[in-house]
Amino acid sequence: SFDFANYHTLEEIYSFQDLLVAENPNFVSKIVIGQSYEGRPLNVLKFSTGGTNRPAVWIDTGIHSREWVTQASGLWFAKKIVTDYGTDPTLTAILSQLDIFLEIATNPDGYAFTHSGNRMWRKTRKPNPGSSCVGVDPNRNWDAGFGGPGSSGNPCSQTYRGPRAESESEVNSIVEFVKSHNIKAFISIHSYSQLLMFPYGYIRSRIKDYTELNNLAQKAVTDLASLYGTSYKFGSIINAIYQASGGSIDWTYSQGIKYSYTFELRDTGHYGFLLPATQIIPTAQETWLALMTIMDHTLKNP
Ligand code: 0X9
Ligand code: ZN
Repeated sequence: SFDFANYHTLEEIYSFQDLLVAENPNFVSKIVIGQSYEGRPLNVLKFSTGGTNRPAVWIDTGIHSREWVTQASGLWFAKKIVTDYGTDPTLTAILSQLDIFLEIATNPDGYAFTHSGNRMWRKTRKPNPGSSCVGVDPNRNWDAGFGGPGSSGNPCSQTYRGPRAESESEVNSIVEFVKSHNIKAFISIHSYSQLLMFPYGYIRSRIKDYTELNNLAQKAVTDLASLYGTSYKFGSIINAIYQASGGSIDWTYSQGIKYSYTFELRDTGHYGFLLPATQIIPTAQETWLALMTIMDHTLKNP
């Protein structure tokens, strides 16, 4: 059976997704929301117990391809949802009202390249006209403060924003999906730094829901730490990490998705992006507790 305690290739992630759908046809489906620059499918798993266009929670992992513990955790979350539905009362209650959408390989071209070319690849793999440098930072390419501080206009930068907002298919496909669905919570998962953050990243102003999101973040990181004692900081992006313009959750928040959060998973820099595989399952387990806290709050505050 599938080995959640190791890292996997993109092909293995795609096979896992198809098997999960085949084994749970009344609960799990696969939606292809678009194609990557290199033509790979952008797959989203939908976990749903019925209804049509139900309010939903979105979770993405791997938008930065080198952040391998995030895709590995996404695989574990998918299995956890299938295993716990019908036995865990909190998850069962969540899924009685809400759908869950999970995009595990959000930047598949980048992820394939971390296996074939450069383990530290972060960006997309679209060539930049007039430059020998490849790729756009898919977390600077959203239409929220696009082009502002904390993003670069240089195609050779790791934070190159791209020629225009949503120039990347990997971003635009999510934008179109979000606009045509009823998303109540949008959670984007990165590594590393052990942070739970909410908008804004592009300006210093406090969001109008600051108190609610700050309190919920505090509860979520307390629940996360209850398992292995892993310590997370929390706050707005600009305060907790640095100014970043054109990020995903600033855009989703601007679309009225109140529960817009982004995680930076383990660790705090000792291994960084090269987190040993022995830490995948503990990382996924503790993160799941925080995700459940956010999803349960979303359920109870419609
Ligand atoms: O720089 C980033 O995109 C994120 N850090 S990472 O090391 N994973 O690259 C933090 C960005 C904060 N999130 C948003 N601006 N949405
Ligand atoms: Zn990242």
